Amino acid sequence: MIQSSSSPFLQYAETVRTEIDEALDRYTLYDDDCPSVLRDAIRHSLLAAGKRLRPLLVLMATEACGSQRQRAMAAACAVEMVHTYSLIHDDLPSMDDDDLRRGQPSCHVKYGEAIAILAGDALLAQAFETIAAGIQPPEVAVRCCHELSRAAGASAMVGGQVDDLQAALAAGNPDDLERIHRRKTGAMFRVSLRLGALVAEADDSMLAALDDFGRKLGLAFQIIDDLLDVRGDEGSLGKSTGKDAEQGKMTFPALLGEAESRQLAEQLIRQAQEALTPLDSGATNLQSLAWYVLERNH
Ligand code: GRG
Repeated sequence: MIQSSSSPFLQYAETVRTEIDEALDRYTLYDDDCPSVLRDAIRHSLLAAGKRLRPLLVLMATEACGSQRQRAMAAACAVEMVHTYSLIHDDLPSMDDDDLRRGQPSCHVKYGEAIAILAGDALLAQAFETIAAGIQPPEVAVRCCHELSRAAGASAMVGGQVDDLQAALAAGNPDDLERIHRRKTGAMFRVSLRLGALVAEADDSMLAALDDFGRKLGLAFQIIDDLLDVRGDEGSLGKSTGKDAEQGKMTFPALLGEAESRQLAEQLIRQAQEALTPLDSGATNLQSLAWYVLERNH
């Protein structure tokens, strides 16, 4: 049975989200050598109303492994920086060409393409600076940088994006689509959980349980994302809908139909929740977050 989220969980998630937003604000004040237009463009995209799912996963994983979430805040913010860079670049006219993001004009619409590309570049670089300077001990910081760079790189997020850009609906099948999303979306979910566990210096069994949870959650998240593009409300989502069908993209609803896609997402969330069994009651908040991913409307 799928465990649902509860209002104490939502209050807790709101508290943690506020902590994340405050830290992101502090990380992007910059000195006078940062041009003000670059600072404004970065802050426009990074501090906008994102759900902060990935940093929440980092911090909840740290707590699930018995450590204090503040120890992992730099890693949580780094993951959000990489994620926001990917959104800024994904919205560019040469990629998904989206004018709306997080309920406001996309970065290139407000600041122009050149500044948007550079804002993304700066965020990607800053993610690794943030971990290197903010995670202790240094061996754990190195491992976090290593894992995050792999998850964001050519064989994961960027590689998945390339295959997604080239994917043709007519030629595709669910295995191809899963392979794309395992890299494009899933790798960042997985690494978020892994960084949380690494900061807590968790043992291998905890790391493996969180990794398995991340794989299943990431795929379920993408299926729900595809369903929201078909049925979701632009106002709640803060981004355009109907774009996948318009662009003839290979998606789960296009390949499997909406009902089967929903069933698959539910099955994955159930399996994700089961994967947390070794963590026992320490993982209650992650269980609730999984339910939220299934039920979300934005
Ligand atoms: C451009 C290098 C590069 C990579 C892009 C992640 C990605 C790859 C593109 C994002 C575009 C997109 C709509 C992907 C599908 C799922 C996804 C990652 C949605 C956005 O994540 P949310 O819903 O966004 O967590 P918020 O704004 O809440 O953080």
